[in-house]
Order: sequence, then structure tokens, then C-alpha cells
Amino acid sequence: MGFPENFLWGGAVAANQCEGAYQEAGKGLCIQDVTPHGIVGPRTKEPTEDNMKLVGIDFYHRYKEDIKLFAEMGFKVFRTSIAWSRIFPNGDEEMPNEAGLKFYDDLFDECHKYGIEPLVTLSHYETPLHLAEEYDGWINPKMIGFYKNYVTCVFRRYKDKVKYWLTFNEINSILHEPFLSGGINTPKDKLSQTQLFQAVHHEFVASASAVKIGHAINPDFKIGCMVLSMPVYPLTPNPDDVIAVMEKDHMNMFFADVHVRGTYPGYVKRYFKEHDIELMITEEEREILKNTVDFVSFSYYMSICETADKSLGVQGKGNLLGGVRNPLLKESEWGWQIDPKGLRYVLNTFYDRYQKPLFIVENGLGAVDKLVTGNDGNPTVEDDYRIEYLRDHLLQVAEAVEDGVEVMGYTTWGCIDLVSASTAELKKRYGFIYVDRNDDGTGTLERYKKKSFYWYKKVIETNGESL
Ligand code: BGP
Repeated sequence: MGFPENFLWGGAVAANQCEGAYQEAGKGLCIQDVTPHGIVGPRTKEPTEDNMKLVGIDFYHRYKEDIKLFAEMGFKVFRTSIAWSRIFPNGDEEMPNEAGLKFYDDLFDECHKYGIEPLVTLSHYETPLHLAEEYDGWINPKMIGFYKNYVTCVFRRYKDKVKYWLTFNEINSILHEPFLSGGINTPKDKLSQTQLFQAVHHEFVASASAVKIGHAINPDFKIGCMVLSMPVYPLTPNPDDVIAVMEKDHMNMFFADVHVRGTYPGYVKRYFKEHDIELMITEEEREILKNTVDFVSFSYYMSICETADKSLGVQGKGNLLGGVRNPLLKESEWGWQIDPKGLRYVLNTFYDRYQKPLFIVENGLGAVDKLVTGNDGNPTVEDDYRIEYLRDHLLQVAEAVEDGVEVMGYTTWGCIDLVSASTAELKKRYGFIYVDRNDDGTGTLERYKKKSFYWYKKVIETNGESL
């Protein structure tokens, strides 16, 4: 049992959660810059000092040091995003901001210096604020044009530096977090289902357009979709629960289905009909959707249960999708239920359905870490819990490979500590590298290697043999 040769081992971050420098070199504000307390908290129009994302972990200034550490672990791939508002500060300009483009030139060069392949998310929960306020985000069809202008610009600029691209981070999360995921400024409770699915449709068209544009610029580009995966299990063997699972799953699979098959599936058409959802879809757009992705990527943190009988089961805190708690699983300190076998299940499900290469672009454990003094006298974290989490998941990836699933690579989420997307805290740490920064804004921003750093280095060195 083993991992394929050339397996892309690495780690993942997103610009808005690590870069900081939110106003530097001509950058415009993005929606995250005005979200002080995470997606569940209040929003303000002006950036506030208590928004951790404004400083992040200062990756913008320290990326050389960080990439050197990734290289020391042996990373083959590094997933990050381009902050759209560094390139087009308002999002609707014609001409890009050269200083923003230059930053990513330098960043990608630094990766290549160590033989690390960049994997770039084009839009990771960081829509330019102006597009949210002026156009109401992806509800507006004009967004397709702005996005096309942006992706054309970065595809051209980095055509020899970046090969792997993801069009939208966790595109299915728009149904649950329309502001964070879709830059939709209208409050969630005022949105109609038609508006929401129209926004989804605009993103589909934008994503398929990116595939078309990207392949025309460089036929070697590998462009994938990215979905939040969360297997759903029936809470009981009652067939009604099985059907409830199927329906919940449909709403999730719908997103990858359109990206891979290029058309709307029948079960969604039925859902639209039964919920009086009428979308504006042109013939031209139907044609564009046929530009399907080269691979499917996803995040995986947990599974959930579903039941038709709403009096049964307890709602879990969940990731963005919520769901009924599985009574058999343990959970993280944030209530995310830990289920390594669910990862094998997801990999098999996607592969059976699509027969496309798969890329696990997020997986990891958010935990409170305690800094101690290591044997060498340097600060470190004895994060055996993180090692156990990652090992258990990777063993299931190996099982899936044995099942015949084509897995391109694996990037752990938050390979260096960063600001949480859902809570905007830094105490929810995922990294192999500890960053000395606290939620009250104190800390030197120094980087320290955790125990898991050495563990992951060995895993990569042995291509998974040492697990
Ligand atoms: C995913 C997002 C990431 C990331 C991760 C962990 O939903 O794509 O941006 O942050 O989850 O979530 P959190 O930061 O809330 O712990």
C-alpha cells in the first residue's frame, strides 16, 4: 500500500487569512477586511483594529522565511490564493495594479526556487468590498465580466509560473454563507432562493469561463473546481433517513456535478420546480458550462448525519454546513466531528461519480496549542493530537489509492498558523509552524517549529511510508 509517485505533498493557506498588509501597495479592501469577528459576528463597513485579518501572520512581508520552512519540510506544492483586491483594488477596473501583480510574481518565484509548485485559488472568500457594496456580489451578472477580466490578467501574467488553479474556494458554501462566499451584501434572511441560485449560476458561468480562458492561454494549465465535502450518513436505517441523506447530498454534489458534467442535473431541476425557483440562463451560458474542469478538489474536515425525523438527533456545530451530530464520533474543540474513514468514503464517492483526478486541498485539525521549551532550547508545541489526526486521515487516503482512486495530492489546511475563516481567531491553530501572535494582538510574529513539523517532513521524505 502506498502513495503514487509524484504525489503532491504540501500545505494550504488563503491570502486574506495570512498576508495582512491589507492596505499596502495599492491593495483595495476585500470583504474580509471589514469582518472583525468572523463570519458569525457583526460586520462593519470600515476596517477595525480588532480584525486579526488586517495583520494576519504578516505573510506578505515574511513569505520568504515561511516558504523556506515549507521547503525544509519537503513541500512539493503550496496552495495559496491571489487576493483579487491586490490586483483590482475595486474589482471593476479595467487596468490591474502592477504592485499587486509583482508581489505574486515574487511569491511564485520564491516557491520555484525550492521546486515547490504553486496551487492557486482565484477566489477564496475575499471578493473586493466594492463589488459587494456596489453590485451585491454574485447576484449581479456583471460579476462574471469582472471575474473574467481578473482571471485573464493573472492567467497571462503567471502562465509560466503557475500550473494548478482552483476557480472558487468551497463554491457550495455560498448557499450557507452568501456574504463570505459570494460577496452578497443583502442579508441572508432577505435573500430569495431564486436570487441565491442565480448567484450560484453566475459563479458556474464564471468558473467555466475561467477554464476556457485558462486553457486558451496555456493548454497545460490544470484547472479544478473546489468544493466543501462533507459525507452525510443516515442517523438510523429508516429508508426515510436514507432519502433525507440523498437529498442533502444532492445539494452538495450539485456543485461538482455542474463543474464536471457541464449541465444542470435532473434532481436540481426538480428542486427548482418544487420551490418556484426560476433562473435566467441563456443558451450561450449553457454552452459555456460545457467547459468542464480538469480535476476535482475539495476540503475535508468532518462528516455529519441526517434524519427525516427532526425530533431525533442533535444539531452539531459543524463547519459551514451544520448537520446532525454523529453519536459515535469524537469532536474537535470547535465541535467538528473527526472521521478519518469519511475521507476514504468521499474519495471513492467522487471518483466513482466522475472518474476525474482528485486533489485534497484542505484537511486538518484546529486546536489550542501550548508553547513549551523543546530539547534544543527552542520554543515548540508537542502537538501529538495533530499528528494523530493527520496520520489517521492519510492512512485512509492510502486506502482510497488502493481502491483505485486517482489522488493527485494532499495539502493540509493552515500549514502555518493563520487566522480562522469562521471565527477570525488565531487561537484555533492548524499549523506545523507556530506563529507567535495572539488574539489580543500581542506577540512577536516569530515562527517556531512544532513536533508535527518534523513528523510531516518524514512523511514527505518517505512518500508516506513512515506513516
Ligand atoms: C474552510 C476554508 C478555509 C479555512 C478552513 C478551516 O472552510 O476554506 O478558509 O479557514 O475551512 O476553517 P476555520 O478557519 O473556520 O477553522
